[in-house]
Amino acid sequence: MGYAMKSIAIVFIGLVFFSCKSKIEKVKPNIIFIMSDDHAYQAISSYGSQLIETPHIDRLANEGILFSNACVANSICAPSRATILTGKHSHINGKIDNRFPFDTNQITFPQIFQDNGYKTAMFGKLHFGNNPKGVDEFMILPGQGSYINPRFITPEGDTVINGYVTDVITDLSLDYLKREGGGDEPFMMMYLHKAPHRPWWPRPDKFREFAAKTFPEPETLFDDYKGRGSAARSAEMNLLKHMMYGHDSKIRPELIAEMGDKAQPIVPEFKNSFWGAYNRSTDEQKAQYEPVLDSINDYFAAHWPNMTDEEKMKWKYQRYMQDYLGCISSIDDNVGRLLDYLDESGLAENTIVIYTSDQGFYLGEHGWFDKRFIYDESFKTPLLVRWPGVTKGGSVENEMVQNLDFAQTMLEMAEIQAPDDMQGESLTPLLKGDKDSWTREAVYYHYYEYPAVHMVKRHYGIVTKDFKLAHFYYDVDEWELYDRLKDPKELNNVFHDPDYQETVKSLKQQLLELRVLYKDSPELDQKFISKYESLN
Ligand code: SGN
Ligand code: CA
Repeated sequence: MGYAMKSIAIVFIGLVFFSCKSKIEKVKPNIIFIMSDDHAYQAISSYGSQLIETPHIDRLANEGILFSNACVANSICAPSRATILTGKHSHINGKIDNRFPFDTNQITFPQIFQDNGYKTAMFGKLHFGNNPKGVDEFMILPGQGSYINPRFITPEGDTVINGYVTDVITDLSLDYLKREGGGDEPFMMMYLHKAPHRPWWPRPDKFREFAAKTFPEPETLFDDYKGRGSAARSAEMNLLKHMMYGHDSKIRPELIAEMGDKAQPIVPEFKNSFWGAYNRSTDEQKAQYEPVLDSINDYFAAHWPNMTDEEKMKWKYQRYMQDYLGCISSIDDNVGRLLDYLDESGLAENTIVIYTSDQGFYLGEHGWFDKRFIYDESFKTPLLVRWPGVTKGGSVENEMVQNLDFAQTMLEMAEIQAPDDMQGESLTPLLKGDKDSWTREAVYYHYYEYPAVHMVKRHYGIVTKDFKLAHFYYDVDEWELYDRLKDPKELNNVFHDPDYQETVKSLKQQLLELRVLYKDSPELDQKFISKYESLN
């Protein structure tokens, strides 16, 4: 063979090799991890919502799988995110509450994706106080971020983007997909909504639309907490007593002043920060909100002096749902925009889409808003997964799965070895419809942030499909047991009921074993208490 022929042959072999290699890489699926902040499963129609239709999120259920028993390991924002990123419980990754800083020496799953040839990106809310590792590009909100004209932290410095936060985070994510989605390497993108976090500010058009709606009340709106322990009675998340007329229900400062003591609760920090998000609006944006704000305030001004506590509770519930669900509606529209783009671009075929929330939320059940408790509304979280060609559309799975499992699941989907010290289990057998290899019977839960906003006491517990056993500690020593099948609303603590003593004994033993398995202990509880107290 002459020199020229030899060169051609080498180039040809090289090309064949290169295209095979890129084919191998191409086979790896792209992953889009969508997470909202405080999205209750009760506000997703595929979960049977009585409150709202979410047709776009529902597509993921129809074309994938819905987990009806997905839960978190610690029902609060930053700890949930730390568990998701590290695949470890709070007491191991160290991010036990919103106050402690995240230890950036922890290995997070995006770093592992990045090390294994994936392009990685993160857009939206992280809430760590430090920047993410393992992402090629990011634009994240500082702390909780703002609904209107949000500021973003980027590797190149801060920038403000005008618009409504849910739309803006979607624009950033779509822009990334357009730039990076078509290349040879697969991508893993985290698309993280700020909504529907308190204080709830919908986009002006949704504000108008939802303020005109009336929603069905939950059966337990007027819960008196009899039959529960002292933690439920002392928590500060009751709509009547703790939801604020200004900050939450959007009553103007002048009217609050007129109400005087009757506008309780008002905490000093909120007296000066009415409608923080709204104050970021331009005059043009304000003009869109004003007519609705006027009609809310006019109605309340005319009625409040004669309203009973029961009527105030009902009014606050409606105001809450109008704003919360208005925020959800924008999330659903934007998930729709993203799914449409995946279809149009052809990316849908090889892209896994996951939808979840950092925890559940109370939508008036037990008279509450917020989260934190091991009780179902805050313990459970939505989880929908569309894995093209693998997961059968319309599947529903009721096994106990947890946010602890997400990192290992995504790594296994991408055929990347997960580190041995991650504490979850890959959900891929369930996603493939292979239930036989799934053996988990119980999950472990531990909440720490107390004393703090909403005053939910420290507790840990075990949850099986049938029962929930929790130990509240620190300033109390109380146990609660709920029969999940007979008492799904968790109204009766049967811990002291003679009929349940065998169950108590066996669950206490299983809880002890779980504490050992996950390396939690009374010594660690004490260590975190000391650390927490030293911060105050
Ligand atoms: C803020 C909220 C609380 C909420 C925490 C934690 N108040 O303090 O209601 O429980 O965040 O939420 S508000 O000023 O935003 O109205 S978390 O999702 O970040 O854990
Ligand atoms: Ca949250």
